[in-house]
Amino acid sequence: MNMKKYKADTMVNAMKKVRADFGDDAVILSSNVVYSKGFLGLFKKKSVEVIAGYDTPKEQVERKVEPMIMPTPNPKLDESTSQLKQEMREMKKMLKTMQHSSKMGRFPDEFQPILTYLRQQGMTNDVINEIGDSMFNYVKETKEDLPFEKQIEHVKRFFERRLAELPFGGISLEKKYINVLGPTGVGKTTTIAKIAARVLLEKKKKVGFITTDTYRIAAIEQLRTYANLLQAPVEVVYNAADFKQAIDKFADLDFVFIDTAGRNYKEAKFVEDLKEVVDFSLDMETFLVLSVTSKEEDMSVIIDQFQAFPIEKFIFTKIDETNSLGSLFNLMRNYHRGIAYYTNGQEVPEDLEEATQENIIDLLLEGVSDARPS
Ligand SMILES: Nc1nc2c(ncn2[C@@H]2O[C@H](COP(=O)(O)OP(=O)(O)O)[C@@H](O)[C@H]2O)c(=O)[nH]1
Ligand SMILES: [Mg+2]
Repeated sequence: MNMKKYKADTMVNAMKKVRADFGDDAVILSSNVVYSKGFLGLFKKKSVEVIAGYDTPKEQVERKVEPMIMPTPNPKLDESTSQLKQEMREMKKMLKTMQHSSKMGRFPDEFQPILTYLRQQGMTNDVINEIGDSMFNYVKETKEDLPFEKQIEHVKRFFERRLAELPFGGISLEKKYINVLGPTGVGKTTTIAKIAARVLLEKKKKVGFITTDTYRIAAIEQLRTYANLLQAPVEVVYNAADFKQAIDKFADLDFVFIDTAGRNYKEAKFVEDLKEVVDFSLDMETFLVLSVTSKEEDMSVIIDQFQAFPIEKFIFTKIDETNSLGSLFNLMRNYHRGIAYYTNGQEVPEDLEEATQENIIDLLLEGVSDARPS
């Protein structure tokens, strides 16, 4: 395998360089976001380092197709009907996967580049087939050509229709309390610092912070550092009484941002404990923060575990660390939730975007022009 290291300002630009050298068959062996020194850990300059490798195209194709392991027949249980039933189920599942993975082949060659791009983004087979069918029917009905540029427009319209019902956009500015939930390390603290800084700087509002993340001193210090830079007060709360006191103390603030811990979210008691401390009946908006660097299945598990809270929308972080964003679309569709913000770096307050249907669709199709057939 040939290997090469690339450095660029964004993941998309790094991927462009990789594609220019290796084409679509390159494998990303590792990717890293590198930061130069900044002021108090803020306003750092970032760049992306990618190590890419290239194998023979045949090996690549094989790697892209989901590996399917044939169940090994067990001679001891050969006659057991339950074993047979199990094998039948596995065979059925395999057949279904095989049908799905070969289905792109039923679409015309002209559609393959865009459909392959969508697959690389992590779109599900169902979505890819729907898009393929929709383009196919369009050509059949209108008898018009659908060149690559028009295919992109067609896919955009498709996403618009699918996302039409979902809410997008940041905090409403109508509710005083803004609460962020999510596992440790996804970027909750950094993200509320970004949102609070925007509200303070752009809307000239008085903001404060409450943190219930009392497990790590470093987590409290991190929030205090951001709060100090914004000259905003912070209250650390350990229980419901502390929370009530903090609320009283912040009576004259416009917005209060509540930072929570996500360390024990897998434990059954987590929901109870958090509901015990934070008064969710207040005039409050709650967001679930997810990092797009997580696997989609893992994000689904996290969402299921946070369903007990009144989640309004998702916040997706670390967009800068991945180049496949299909999971955003899949999760929005599966859980009927829109997106409030997405974040694309560690810089506070810069690396935060309020989500709109349009910019999310643009993100999903960000690298699509690289898939244009030459
Ligand atoms: N690359 C990247 N890193 C981020 C982003 N958001 C947060 N981080 C980093 O992720 C790490 C964990 O963030 P933190 O806010 O402490 O997460 P928390 O545990 O959920 O509160 C920190 O190093 C952040 O700088 C982002 O959008 N992109
Ligand atoms: Mg935190």
